[in-house]
Amino acid sequence: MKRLIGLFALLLAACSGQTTGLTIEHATYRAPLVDGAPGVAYFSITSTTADKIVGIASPEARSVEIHLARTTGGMAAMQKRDQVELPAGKTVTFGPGGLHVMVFAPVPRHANATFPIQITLESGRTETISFADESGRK
Ligand SMILES: [Cu+2]
Repeated sequence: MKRLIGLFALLLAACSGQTTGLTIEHATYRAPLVDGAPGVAYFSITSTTADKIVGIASPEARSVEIHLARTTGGMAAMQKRDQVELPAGKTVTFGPGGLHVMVFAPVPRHANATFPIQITLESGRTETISFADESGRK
């Protein structure tokens, strides 16, 4: 039975030409609160196949980096991550207190404009994610 379900999933994937096997949800962007501070972006990502995020960039910022926030001995710190594993079928969440995307020197933006960030995966897939700007919403 398991084999049948697996085959069905494969057929589904093969039939829908547009699918990349990537699901991106809850993509939100928070602009810097003060000039010179970085913005931050959060999202969750699920890949149907095991993959790895190996690159991240935005045309609307000087640079973007993947960070991991950690508290060790009562001290909060952030570590830059060059790669993030995406286990098959498992959702990886970028959110407060954990993995997040730090946005350095974003270009000035209109209120409620989406913020584009492109990720590159080890498999060669790329995905441009439109982050909804949450800064204006309270
Ligand atoms: Cu950070």
